[in-house]
Amino acid sequence: MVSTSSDISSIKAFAESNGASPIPSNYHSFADINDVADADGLAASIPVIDFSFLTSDDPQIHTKTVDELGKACAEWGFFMLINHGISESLMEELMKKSREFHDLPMEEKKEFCDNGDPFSPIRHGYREVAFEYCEKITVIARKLMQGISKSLGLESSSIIDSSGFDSGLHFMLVNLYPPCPQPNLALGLPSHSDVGFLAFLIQNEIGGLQVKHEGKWVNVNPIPNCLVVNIGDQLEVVSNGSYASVLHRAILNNKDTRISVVVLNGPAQDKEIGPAPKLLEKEKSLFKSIKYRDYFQVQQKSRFSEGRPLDQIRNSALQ
Ligand SMILES: O=C(O)CCC(=O)C(=O)O
Repeated sequence: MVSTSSDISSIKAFAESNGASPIPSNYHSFADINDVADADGLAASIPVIDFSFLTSDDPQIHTKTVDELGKACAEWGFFMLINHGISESLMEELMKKSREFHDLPMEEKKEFCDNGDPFSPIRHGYREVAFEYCEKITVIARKLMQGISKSLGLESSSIIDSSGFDSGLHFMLVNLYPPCPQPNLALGLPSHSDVGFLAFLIQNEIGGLQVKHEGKWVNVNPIPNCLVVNIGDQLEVVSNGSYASVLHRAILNNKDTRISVVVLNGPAQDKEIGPAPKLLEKEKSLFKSIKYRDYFQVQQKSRFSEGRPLDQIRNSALQ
């Protein structure tokens, strides 16, 4: 029997009880899922940044790494971060708790459902491990933001100070992708860019993330225990387009359940975010300034639609 979308209250439950049944047609993606670049060639050239070099006391090593960071942001909007100092055991514990959460009975999970308001956080019992992990990510994000500021020719604390980063909005998303009997027909997550400055992703050992690079989808095969980092929309705005937020998506497979945990960090909600004034001494402003809270709402409404949410605050070419 072919299920219809109205029979499905949970993709996970559907996958568990329907095994190899065809997926309902409204889950079919309009995107060309097989449109992937020469997988190994480009995937192998995804930039790798060594966090211990960025924080090195040796000015030469630090400066070289700042340059590499700037290049990764400009050319890919995306990189893998190694030697970041977060222990393997903490990352494993986070994955374990994430799996446990998704395995709760639906009725119990509903207790943690949000009410449609993205500013109303969902609370769940793995608060401690999530909190510890997010705290560590924030420290790393801060250092990266300092390096990124420098790579743009700004003071290292410039973006952090002007955006209220230290009281900024941080999110954690926990995605579960059950096996899909027809992975060539549906996407786990359609193409989108992220809000905020930087997004940090870890996953269980199952691949599925793809990034768009020079018009092609590239498979990401993360180095074990690295943090996969991508640039979000507010960094594109602050850098006046020099560091573009990268489109990415998640594909499915028909064998294994994939889990990914994403931490997004960004400006304080009430801060107006626009291109850094120093950059506008030499460049035309590509974006209008907008309060982060307001941009966040724009992005939530149009995250997966045609066009990019950023287009809504882009200054027209004629201005
Ligand atoms: O699971 C992934 O690989 C992508 C997750 C993602 O992009 C998101 O949660 O916004």
